[in-house]
Amino acid sequence: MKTKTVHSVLFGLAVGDALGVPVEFKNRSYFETKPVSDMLEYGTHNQPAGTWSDDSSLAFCLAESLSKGYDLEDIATKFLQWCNAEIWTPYGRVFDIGIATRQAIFQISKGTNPVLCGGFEENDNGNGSLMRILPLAFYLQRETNLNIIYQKAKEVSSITHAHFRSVFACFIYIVYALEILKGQNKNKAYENMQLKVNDFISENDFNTKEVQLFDRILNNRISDLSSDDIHSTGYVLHSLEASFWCFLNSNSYEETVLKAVNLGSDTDTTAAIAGGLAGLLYGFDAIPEKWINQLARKNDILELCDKLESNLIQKSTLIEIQKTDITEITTDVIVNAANTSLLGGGGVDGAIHRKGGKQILEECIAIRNRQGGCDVGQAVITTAGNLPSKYVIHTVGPVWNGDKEEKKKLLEDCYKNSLELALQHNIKTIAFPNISTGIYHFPKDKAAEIAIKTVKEFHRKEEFEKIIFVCFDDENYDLYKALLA
Ligand code: AR6
Repeated sequence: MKTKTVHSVLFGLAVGDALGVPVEFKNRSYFETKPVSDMLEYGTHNQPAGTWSDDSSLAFCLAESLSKGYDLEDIATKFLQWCNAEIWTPYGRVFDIGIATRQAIFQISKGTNPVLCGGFEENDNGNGSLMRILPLAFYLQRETNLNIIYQKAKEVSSITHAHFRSVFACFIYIVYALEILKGQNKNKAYENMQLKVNDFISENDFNTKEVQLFDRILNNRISDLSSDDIHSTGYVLHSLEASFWCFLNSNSYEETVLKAVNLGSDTDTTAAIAGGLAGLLYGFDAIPEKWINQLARKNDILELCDKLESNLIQKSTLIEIQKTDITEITTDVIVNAANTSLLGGGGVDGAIHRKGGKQILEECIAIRNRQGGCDVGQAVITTAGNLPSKYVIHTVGPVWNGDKEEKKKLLEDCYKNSLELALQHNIKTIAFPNISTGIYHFPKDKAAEIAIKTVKEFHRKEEFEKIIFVCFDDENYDLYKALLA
């Protein structure tokens, strides 16, 4: 991977945005006599030159959140903070916000689950999630499973835009960006994106009418159309088409973003969406320096890029929290909080055996026959039956009966031995439940500290790509969130 890729994308997006801000809403004919060729000032929103809009603000919020790992609630909270002008405004004030985004942020402020905040209706398909989704590509850069890429694009889009059309536009855009991130040229990346997305469509039961709306992108070369056939309004499909059209028909960063602005209408967003891709392809040094220097809060953006780059790209292991049912997780292995009999039980153990099916129990019985169960602090491995992961590691946590060092050491052993066993099976991604904190009554705060410390200090941690702490209840989720902040 090229260095400064995060800088290329975030600055590529923000510079495109800022070029479009002064002329937003002007129709195309305006640009025939007055084409934009440089950063302007004032105009539509009466802002100084270099002012970026909600597109960049929300993309920065997403980037900042992802720099600590993937946490939907945290992303949503950052959107709310932006709307309250607490973070990521260019000059301390929100001067532009989409209707759907405003409504969704109101839901966030009421504590609604983030994936239920965005509008689901057909007329909720403005470009408000597409314009800010690109930083997600960094989080997904090692991901090859399209189901996971789709799922993540869906979740992050749904915070403000939950209709299929918005979600699918984000998905296509991310798949394309991931191809460019791999080093493909823009045309090959486009072909690969088409193949992958069309395969994905054939494997899923999507609404055919909805999918057909993407025909010009997925089954034709959008770049072959004339500019008269390209619309550049705030409708998500138009924005996706227009930004791909500009990107594919240009040969430099500058050409891409100016083409996008001069299409008119939603100038800042078309240029932000196209500009992110152009930054990614042509690199940070290809973005004109004078434009970078004009950007509001340039140094803060640089700092954000450094943070995301060092946390997401240079570090080999991502440690993250997810608030979900561990049986839904698609890591290579999920860990089970089992008992010494290995024959199943309640809590997470019960859920895993129920959903995984009898194959897991049969393998546990075979292990029992061989070695007579599993001691506290030790771990054994089986395949995962009907679960989406490949393996299950069964470890036995200690039962809490007073503050004893021995119990803490045994809980530590559960995490260490599970990680060791995972490495013996060449496992790269692993998800842990909050072992011992249910039926075994280990105090949740103490257990969380031990879990995080043990994983962070594990001597071969870098050999994992991702380690997830799955928190089922709010108390554990809040504890982990605070400890990992
Ligand atoms: N996904 C993720 N976490 C879960 C799930 C789930 N589906 N269900 C519960 N949790 P527990 P322990 C959380 O009781 O304390 C069994 O009977 C739950 O909220 O499952 O180690 C075994 O057979 C809690 O935070 O495990 C043993 O006899 C955490 O998982 C005994 O329970 C652990 O709760 C083990 O007790």
